[in-house]
Amino acid sequence: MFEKLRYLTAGESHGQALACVIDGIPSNLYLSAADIDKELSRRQKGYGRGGRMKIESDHAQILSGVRRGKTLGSPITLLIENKDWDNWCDVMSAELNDPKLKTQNSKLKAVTRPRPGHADLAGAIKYNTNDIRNILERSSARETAARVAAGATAKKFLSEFNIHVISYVVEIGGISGQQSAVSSQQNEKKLLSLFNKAEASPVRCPDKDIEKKMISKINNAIRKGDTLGGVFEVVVLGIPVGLGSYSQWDKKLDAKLAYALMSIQAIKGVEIGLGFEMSRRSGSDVMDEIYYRAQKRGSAEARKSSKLPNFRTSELYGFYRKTNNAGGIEGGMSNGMPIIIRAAMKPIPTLRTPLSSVDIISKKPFKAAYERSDVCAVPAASVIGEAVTAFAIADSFLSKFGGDSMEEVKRNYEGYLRQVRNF
Ligand code: EPS
Repeated sequence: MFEKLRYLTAGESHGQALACVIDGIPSNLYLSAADIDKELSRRQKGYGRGGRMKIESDHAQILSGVRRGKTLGSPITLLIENKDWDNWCDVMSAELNDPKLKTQNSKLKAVTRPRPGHADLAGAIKYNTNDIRNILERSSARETAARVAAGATAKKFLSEFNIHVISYVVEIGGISGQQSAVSSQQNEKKLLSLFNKAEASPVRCPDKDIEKKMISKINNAIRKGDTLGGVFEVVVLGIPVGLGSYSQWDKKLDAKLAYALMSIQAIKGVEIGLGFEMSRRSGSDVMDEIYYRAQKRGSAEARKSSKLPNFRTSELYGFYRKTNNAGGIEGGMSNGMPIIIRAAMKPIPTLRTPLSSVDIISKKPFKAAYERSDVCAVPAASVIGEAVTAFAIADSFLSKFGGDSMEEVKRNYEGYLRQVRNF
């Protein structure tokens, strides 16, 4: 499914650090720890986060693959230390019975109460352990810091081609109303403005009135000891026509994006463009009709005179659409319009309201309730959505224009754009 670019993450939530190895980024891309830290800090924000975010201030150390500010074309290793490790180094030690440890192995207190909605019970049975800590440490969404770090490298790569991945929150706990990028009046300028407003919002919602209602809903959940989910929208601007393919199931761009988004902790649904709504309407109502304009507005001259980057690459070749219900993907390929993806996050399963569960040792029922937890992490999930989307797009881009160095990829891309312009 991912052909040219891959990454693996490692690390436990309260372990020493998170790590990420990224393979396939070409040589000669400028990349700094600051590029990655900027994204890490965006992920840490958001109204409704719990106490842990006050402890962490994520920073990526680049351990390999970059020299003097430029990638080498070799695997990039990133390390993000967990500040909370100081409070957990005893419990999470890798040593069996180090005399320096405060709690000897035999005295460690096991977690035996599975939280409904978490990986706890299925994980304990599958990995054959009586201590659910062995499961919850890795299934925790702390891992998404490493994914955002991987996504930051993909974003840096894409920015060299004027491709940008943005996102905002459209729904929290049933409070909706934020306009989607699918609505026909949303051009690139408006989308960028939505994004800039979202960046300044504690819930990443561009609309101030809806933001207020979302915050009050979160406050209500905090009071009640409950949690909330929501929906965020990711938009890719500046995408060329022809990424992905209809020719094989695992090359379809929409399939790749859905895979990437669904792999984020707590995501339960993904839509492209109008998504499920399309199934409720008739064909004549949803297809994005095709028009042609001889004047090539995407020409170098037009680009120079415009203050905005040339996002609407579909105009490079004269063909254009007035609507984008398809969300920029037809037949598993990008069609040059912005790509629009929405993902639904379930409410966080760790909550203060007691829920029925059963102890895995005594097999006795108990009421699960926890002290420290996020109440709403949808704004953070939105940033994580950008990261995994950027990675999937970068992989498709490299599959089509692949090369070992940035210079080679750029030559290949420019050659293709010439072909498209002359179509
Ligand atoms: C998480 C539980 C909380 C969250 C954590 C995800 O951590 P803790 O158990 O330490 O309070 O804060 O998210 C992060 C640490 C993060 O960086 O996003 C969970 O169980 O998934």
